[in-house]
Amino acid sequence: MSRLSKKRLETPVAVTRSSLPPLEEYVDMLKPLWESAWLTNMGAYHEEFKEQLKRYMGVSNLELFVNGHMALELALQALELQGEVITTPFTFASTTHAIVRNGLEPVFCDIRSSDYTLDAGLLEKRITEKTCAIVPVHVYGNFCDVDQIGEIARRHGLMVIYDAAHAFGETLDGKGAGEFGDVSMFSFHATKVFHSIEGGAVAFRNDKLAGRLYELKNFGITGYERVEYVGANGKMNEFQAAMGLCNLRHVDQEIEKRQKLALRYRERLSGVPGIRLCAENPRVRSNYAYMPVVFDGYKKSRDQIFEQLAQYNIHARKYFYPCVNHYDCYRERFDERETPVAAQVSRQVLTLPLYADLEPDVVDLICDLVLE
Ligand code: T4K
Repeated sequence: MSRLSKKRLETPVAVTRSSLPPLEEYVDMLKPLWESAWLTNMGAYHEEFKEQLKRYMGVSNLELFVNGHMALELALQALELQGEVITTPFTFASTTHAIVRNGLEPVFCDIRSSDYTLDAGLLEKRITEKTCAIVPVHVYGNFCDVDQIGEIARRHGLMVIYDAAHAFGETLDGKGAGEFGDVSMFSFHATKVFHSIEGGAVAFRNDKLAGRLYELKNFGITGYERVEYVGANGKMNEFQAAMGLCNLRHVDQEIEKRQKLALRYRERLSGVPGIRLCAENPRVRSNYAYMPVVFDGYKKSRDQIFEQLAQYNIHARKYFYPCVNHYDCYRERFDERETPVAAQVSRQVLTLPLYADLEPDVVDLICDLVLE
């Protein structure tokens, strides 16, 4: 039971709140930028951030981007894919948009009800002679079945590009999230466990991709007087890299704080009939990115709980509702009924507030309201 009385909170509580380093730390980082006046286009902080991230993530190849979406979109372009790409509809708009904006055809595969990642058992049914790649999502930071997906991809000669937007800092059997598949994309958006205001990165296996990714994020320019590719502007600037460098110093404590709060939620909400929490994977070191709760046959519906929390000034989010294959822009092309588990979970799931500085009493209040 929360020590807070059950009345509307004065200050709104959102699903997340950006973590920030002490202001002086960031201001100190800005001084050299004023001296050099070098603000973007792969400056000193950009390079330092890249090197520190490689060490933290345990990967040997990494490229930085202005945001996670451009990272994914340009990574798909760099791989020169053509045809169909199997992916999940239970994700943020970015995953599918990146596929479609590359002229590729998304083919939706349903998800597992245990952790909402792509159901690898259904994957082969979706493979055709046009399939070139699989884009699974480590949704909420839940690891996909990387073993089975990797095995199927190898057998069919397909590329695997993980949308690891939610999985920064996570490991599976001690291996960093960036070490699986051919490519993994990470988001460093302000709403993420670790951020550089906006930002993103691509970790990749094939060394040869490095040059192409670098060129594509810089308009496809390959020399002073040469433009070989139709690239974009996907460059991370120095202010973003400086924020990333500051936040990297604190990210482990951030994750620890989140862990305590997530455990508090789990203690209160697990085992309650009609409430389903994500299955925990003992092989995974989690980053506690999100706190998704599925209301399946509970006395109150997801939407009722969403409204009830809002009355108390607590703003949970329906990540990810609707499913991508039910978006207005895709509805004519796809049928949500082809992915029934995703369709159902998206109508039942609510992501509850979770961020490092969230007060434990607010977690208790949220649980009281859900359970009353
Ligand atoms: N793949 C997946 C699976 C993703 O989830 C995402 C992004 C991507 C790819 C693409 O990565 P990026 O290109 O974004 O790097 C948010 C984020 O904008 C988005 O990054 C994220 N996924 C998605 C799940 O959530 P919104 O529209 O729900 O955010 P918004 O503005 O409503 O913010 C949510 C709450 O966060 C606010 O109520 C308060 C807090 N907040 C927000 C901002 C912007 C802060 O505390 N500080 C802030 O600066 O999309």
